[in-house]
Amino acid sequence: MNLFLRSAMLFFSMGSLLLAEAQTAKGPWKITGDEYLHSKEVSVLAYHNHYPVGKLGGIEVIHHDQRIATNGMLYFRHRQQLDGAPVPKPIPDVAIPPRTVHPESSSIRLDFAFSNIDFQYAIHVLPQEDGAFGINVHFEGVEDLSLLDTVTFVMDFFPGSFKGKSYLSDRGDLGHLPYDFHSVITASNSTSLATGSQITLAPEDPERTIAISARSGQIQLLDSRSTEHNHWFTIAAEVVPNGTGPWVELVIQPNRWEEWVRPPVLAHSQVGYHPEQAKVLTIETLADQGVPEQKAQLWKIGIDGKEELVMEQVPKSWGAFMRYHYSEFDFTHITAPGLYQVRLGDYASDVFPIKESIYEQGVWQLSLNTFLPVQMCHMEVKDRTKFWHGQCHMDDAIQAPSGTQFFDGFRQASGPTVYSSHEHIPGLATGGWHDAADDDINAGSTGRTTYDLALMIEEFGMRYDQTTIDTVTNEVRLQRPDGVPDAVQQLVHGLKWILANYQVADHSFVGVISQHWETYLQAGGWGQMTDNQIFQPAAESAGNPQAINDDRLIFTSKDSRREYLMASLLAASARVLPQSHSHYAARAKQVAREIWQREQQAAPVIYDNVGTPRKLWVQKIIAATELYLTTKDSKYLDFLVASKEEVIQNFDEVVWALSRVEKAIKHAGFQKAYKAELNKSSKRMAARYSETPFGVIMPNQVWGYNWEILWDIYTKYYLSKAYPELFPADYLYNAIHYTLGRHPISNISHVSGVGTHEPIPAYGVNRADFAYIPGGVFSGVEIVNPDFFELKDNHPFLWQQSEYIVFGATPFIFSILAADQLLTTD
Ligand SMILES: [Ca+2]
Ligand SMILES: [Ca+2]
Ligand SMILES: [Ca+2]
Repeated sequence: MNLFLRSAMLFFSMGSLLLAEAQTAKGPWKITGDEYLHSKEVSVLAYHNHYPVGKLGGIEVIHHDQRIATNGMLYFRHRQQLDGAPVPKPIPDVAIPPRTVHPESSSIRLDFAFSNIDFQYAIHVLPQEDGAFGINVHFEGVEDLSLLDTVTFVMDFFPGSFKGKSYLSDRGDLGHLPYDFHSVITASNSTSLATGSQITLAPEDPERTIAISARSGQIQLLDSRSTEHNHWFTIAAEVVPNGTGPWVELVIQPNRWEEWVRPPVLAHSQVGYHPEQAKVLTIETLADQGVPEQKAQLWKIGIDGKEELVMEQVPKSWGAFMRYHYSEFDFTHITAPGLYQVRLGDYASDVFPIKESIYEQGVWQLSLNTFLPVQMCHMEVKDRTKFWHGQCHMDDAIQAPSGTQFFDGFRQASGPTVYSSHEHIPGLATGGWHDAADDDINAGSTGRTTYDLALMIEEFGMRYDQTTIDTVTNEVRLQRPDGVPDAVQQLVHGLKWILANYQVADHSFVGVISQHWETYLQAGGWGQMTDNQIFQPAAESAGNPQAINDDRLIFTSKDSRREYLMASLLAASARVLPQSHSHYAARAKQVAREIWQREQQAAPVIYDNVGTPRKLWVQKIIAATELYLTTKDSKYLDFLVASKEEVIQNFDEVVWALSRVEKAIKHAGFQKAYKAELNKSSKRMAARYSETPFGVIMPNQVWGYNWEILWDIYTKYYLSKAYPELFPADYLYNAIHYTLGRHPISNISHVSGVGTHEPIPAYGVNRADFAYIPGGVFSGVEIVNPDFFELKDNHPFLWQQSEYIVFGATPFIFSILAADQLLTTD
C-alpha cells in the first residue's frame, strides 16, 4: 500500500464537517502502555507533564498531531488553606496525582489528596459515544461548595491553533477568536467571549473543530491573555454539587476521521551539505500509521527547469523512537555540486545545495553580526534603519542584601556582602550581554560567551568585520565595518564586565538582575527598563521626583567553581587578543594567575547559583590546561599529573581541554592512563551518539535539546581534531544538521534567519511583536511526555521551545567554523 497517496486533503475537500463525519469512521480509543487515552487521531494525556507555568501539564489534548489543549485541571482555593495566598492557587501546580488505568473501560482515574487540607477529589478521563471523550470530576466527603473558593475546572486552548477561527455557543454567542486580546477587563477578570452548555471552536476547520459540552452547569470561553501575552484561550466549567455523581461532567468531541494521515517529515539540513559530509535525510512518520515503503528519490535541479533523477532507494528503517518511526535516505555518495531535492511519493523536501563553500557565508554570520550585538548591555544598538535599543542599565548596580533568594535562581549567601545592602557598587555599568530575553547579566552566560569567542578566535582567526562598536560613545552600528574584527570587539565586551568584578572584589559575581519581577519579564526595549540614573536614597528623602529605585541588584556571592571557570576564559582570552587590545590581554592574564594562586591556597567556597558550574574538579582541570597554554609554566602540568585520578574520574568532561596539552605531559604513568581512558571514552561516545535517529544526545527534559547539543561542541571539535580515528567529525556535523533542520516533527532551522523557511517568532526581547532576532539560536524541539515532540511555530511564548540565550549563539558560530575548518583542511 502506498501510505502517502492517501492524503488527508481528500477529506478537507469535502468542505463540510457533517459530510466528513457521516462518511468516515473514527479510530477506536485505547489506553497505551504509557497510560494515556489514544486513537489514531487524538491523544488525551493525563498528568504526564508537570510544568503548568510553561503550558505543559494536567489533561492535555493532541488533535491531529497538534497539542491544542493543556492544563486541564481543577482550580480552587480551600478555606482551610493557611498559606495566605492572595489569589486562588492552582493546587495541581504542586500535586502529581497517582494514576490508575482501567483497561476494560479504557478509562483513567487521577486521585488528588493533600497533606495540609482535608479534601480529596478524582478526575476521570473516559471514552464517550461517537468518538468523544469525557472528563468527570468526583468530590469525596464534600457536601457542598462552602469550603471551596473560586472553584472551576479549566482547560487552556492554544491560540496558535484557534485565533482567527470562529466559535459559537448553544446560547447564541458567536464570533472569531481574536488575534490580539480585546476583551473588557473588569476589576477581577476579563469578560467571557461565550457562555453556554456547549461551545464549539473552529467549526470551519475539520482538522481543528472541537466541541465542549457540560452535562450540568455552564461553561465559559475566556481570552486569558489579559495579564500576560503568553496565556491561552480558556474553557472554564462550572462545578455543580451532585452527591456521589460527577460535579463536573464534560464531553469533548474533537472532529476526527480514522483515515487521517499526517504527512511525513523530510528532515535535512536547510543550508545543505559539503560534498565530503555524510548526507542522511531522516523521514519521520507516526509509528501507528506505518512506514514508508516506496522509493525516495534524489533529484538534481538544473537551469532552465531541467531536473535529473540522480538516485532512488527505499529508505532504510532506523526504527521506532517516541511515538514516531524513523527511516533514513542516505545519499552520502552524491558529491557533485548542485541544487537537490528529495521526493517521497507526493511529498518533497526543500531544495538544498551541495557545495564546498557551504559554511562560508550566510550560516554563522548573523549570530555574530546581529544577535550578539543586540544582546549587548550598556550600549545603544542601531541596525541601518532599525533602532534595536538605547543605551541601557547605566545605573548598575546595587548590592543584593545578605541571604536574598531571588527569582531566576539568583542567590546571595547569608553573611558579609561586598558592599552594604542596597548600596550602589561603582564600576559595573560596563560590558556584558543580556543573558536571554530577560533583564539580567549572568556571569555564567557572559563568561561562557566570552570563552567561546576566545577559543574561536584562537582556532579560526575571525577577521570578519561588519559591526562598528564605539567604546567612547557606547554606540553600536550593525552592517557598518570599522576595521576591527567583530569577534575581538565582542570578546572585549565580555571581558569588560568580568574584569570589572575583579576591580571591586577578589572574586567574580553571580550577576545583575532586575529588582522587579514585572521589569524582568517586560518585552520591548532594554534602553527603557531603568532610568539609567544611579539611585540615591538621599535624593528620595529630599523629594527628588527624578530618582527612581529601579537599579538592578548585583549578587556578589563567591563560588570557587566559577572562579576556575573565570581563570580558564581569562587565560584563553589573554592568548588571542591582538596588540591593539594588549591592555585587556595583560589584565586578563594577571587575574587568571591570581585566581589560581588564591584558590590553590584556600579551601574551596561552594555556593550554588544560576550559571555557576557544578563540578569543582572539572573546572580546576580545565583551568590548569588553559593557564599552561597561556603561560607555559610547567606547574600547571605538574598539577594535572598529580591529579591523574581526578582526570580519569571526570574524563569525558575534561578530555577536550587535555587534548591540547597532552603531548607536553612527559609522565609515563599519566600517558598510559590517559591513552587507556581515551579508548574507553571513544566507545562511550559512539554508544551515546547512536541512541537517537539524529546522531545526537536527547535527554528527557522540559527544555528543548538544541543548546545542550551545541554545548558539547568543544568535545566534538577538539577530539575530532586531535584523534580523528577515535572521534569522527560526524558527531559535530550531526549537531549542525540537527540545529539547521534535521530534527523531529518539522524541518525548521533553530537559527533565526538561517534556512529556507520564514523564521518563526521566538522568545527574544521582541517576542511580543511576534518577531525574531536574526542569528539567535533557540532551544528548539522539546519533548511532551511521554512520547510527543513539539515546536510551536506561531507562538513565541513557550520559552522552553523558542527562547534565545546568548551562549546558545556562540557555540553555533563555533560549530560552523569548526566544520568548515575540518572539511577544508582535510
Ligand atoms: Ca536569565
Ligand atoms: Ca568591527
Ligand atoms: Ca535608576
